[in-house]
Amino acid sequence: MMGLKLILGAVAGVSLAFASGFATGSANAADAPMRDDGMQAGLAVDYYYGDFDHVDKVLEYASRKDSAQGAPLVNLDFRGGAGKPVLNQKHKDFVAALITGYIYFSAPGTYMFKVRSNDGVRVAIGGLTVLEDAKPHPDRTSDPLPVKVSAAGWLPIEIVYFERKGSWSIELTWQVGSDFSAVPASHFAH
Ligand SMILES: [Ca+2]
Repeated sequence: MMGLKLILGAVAGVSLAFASGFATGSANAADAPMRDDGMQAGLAVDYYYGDFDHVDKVLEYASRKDSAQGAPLVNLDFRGGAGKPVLNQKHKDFVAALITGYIYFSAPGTYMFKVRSNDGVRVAIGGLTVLEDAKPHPDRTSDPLPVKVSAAGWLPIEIVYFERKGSWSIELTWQVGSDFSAVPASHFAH
């Protein structure tokens, strides 16, 4: 993809919350947001093929190479294990993906996310980096990541991801009640 869709800089309306006492966040999986005109379901995905060892190298590569566009991903709830094609394309190893679109927040508040990944990943919401685990690693899940949202609505989400070898995973979960569960497909658009 020569025209990168990644958004640079912060977008008003989101901040990362580092203080304790998250009183207001409440993800609600039962919400059924309406997508704005022109939005389609799922997240857009552009694939690149190579032996990447850092998310920055994926972006550098993507800035000068064409992508293979995949079908939209309904959400991010993947534990591929070993020997299985990565996401919704045919290769099992040495795959990178730029995943872009929007995520819906039904109300202002501080939302708690976790990201599980293998290998490298960077997640930005509203133009702010929420998590970076940039280099190859086994399956692991981030600490809870507070994201403070100032207004209800759709915010941009951008994920840089790569799978090098062996097993792979990528999950984006948020806290609903006391549990973390995959952000539902109804809350993504592109
Ligand atoms: Ca791997």
